[in-house]
Amino acid sequence: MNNTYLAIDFGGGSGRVIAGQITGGQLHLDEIYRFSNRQIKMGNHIYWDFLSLFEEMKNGIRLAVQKGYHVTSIGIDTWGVDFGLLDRAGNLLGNPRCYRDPYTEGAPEEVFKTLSPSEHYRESGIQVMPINSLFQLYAMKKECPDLLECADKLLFTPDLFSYFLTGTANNEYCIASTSELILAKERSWNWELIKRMGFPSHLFGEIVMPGTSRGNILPSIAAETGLPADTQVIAVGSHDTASAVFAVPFPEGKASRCAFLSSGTWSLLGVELDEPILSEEARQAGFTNEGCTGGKIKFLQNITGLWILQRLMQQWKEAGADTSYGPLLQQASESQISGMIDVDNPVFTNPADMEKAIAEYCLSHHQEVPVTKGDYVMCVLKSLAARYKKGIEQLNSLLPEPIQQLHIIGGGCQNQLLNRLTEEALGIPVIAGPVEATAIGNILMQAQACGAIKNKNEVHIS
Ligand code: LFR
Repeated sequence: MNNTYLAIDFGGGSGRVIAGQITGGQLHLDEIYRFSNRQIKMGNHIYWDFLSLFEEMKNGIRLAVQKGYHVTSIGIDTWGVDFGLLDRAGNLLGNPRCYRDPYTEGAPEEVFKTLSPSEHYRESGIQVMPINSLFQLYAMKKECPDLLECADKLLFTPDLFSYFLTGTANNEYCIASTSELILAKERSWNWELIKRMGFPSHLFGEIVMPGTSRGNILPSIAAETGLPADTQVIAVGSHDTASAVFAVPFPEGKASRCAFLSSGTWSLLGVELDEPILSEEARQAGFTNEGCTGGKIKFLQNITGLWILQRLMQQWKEAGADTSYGPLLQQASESQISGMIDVDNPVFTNPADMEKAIAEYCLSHHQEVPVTKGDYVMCVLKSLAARYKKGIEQLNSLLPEPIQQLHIIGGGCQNQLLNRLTEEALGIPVIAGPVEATAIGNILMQAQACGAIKNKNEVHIS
């Protein structure tokens, strides 16, 4: 089975190895392996288990080889902002921290004591979130300056996996943009800010664009996995959202009038643009300008997405209730609940009891309090749809032309009730799919880089 592209997609809860092939203009996907990803709390910190993730990735690759796939290339995408540090000999310094580590609490407030938020936004175009690498590095420098002093290179999570596969250490543009340390217009490191923060400048390496080869796999990886020695690792849109947006079937020439909603734990709502929007209005409305494939910009809002529903379901499951999606959504569609919540309110970030957090919010905001499970689900879905409406209105006020249609991609687009509520709230057509947008975008970029396709639009995705 020739010309296979392997997408390795790491999410906050699981990682996957997916094989992709393009035959007769049609893309075929095969999910080879899925493994869990956990956040590990140790001492006062929360880490990713990088070593086990690396091992699981190799297990998945090995299974693909055993299944008979002849792998041409590999592309890796992950969540944003997190990174690992290498020492001068190329060894990993400690386990990479997880962005939910509380060490960045209060860091933005401290940094913005001496930095103007508006000026900073005009340069970086990134929505300030404590989880961003800028604040992680600030907190790390404060807590253990020695670590930064002895580090030679900073590699974002997909860069780090690629490094241990190839020995090439560089920083892919899309993932680097989530650091808040990139100049949005120039697509290069913000050296002035890096210096001002006191971060060693040698940590930040060459920025490579999606589609760049990171070289062949190391002989030791070929021996361990059975991969051909000339298997390349391609830098794809290595921020998962960038790969997902690459898979959106925007009608040709109309991308700026079509919004996307990458729907999963987070809801990422925005448009793909050629250049960033760095105005004060964009900053105030909470928009971020992250890097996209082709050096483009994804101008979007990070909205608390299906996280609230995922937590509710987990809680009900732990209490022994039946949490099959179908019946729950059926009950929700029959609910007449009028109560709504502000999904982005910090009370929903990580409450011990999500049901209680929703009930308390409704009570204190004079909203009808949900009673049944169906009411709770409907309350969350209606609130998400209302939040998307607000986001589209804010986009319309910043763009030259109003949004004409919304593409919902990712796992969340399977929620037909939410799609319907969103369409009703927005009053524009909603197009659902692809579900596997991230893996598809990852594979299409590899196929393009390897010269198998000229343009992603040639490929039919069923
Ligand atoms: C989605 C995502 C978002 C980012 C969040 C944390 O998986 O990549 O784009 O804001 O994870 O990094």
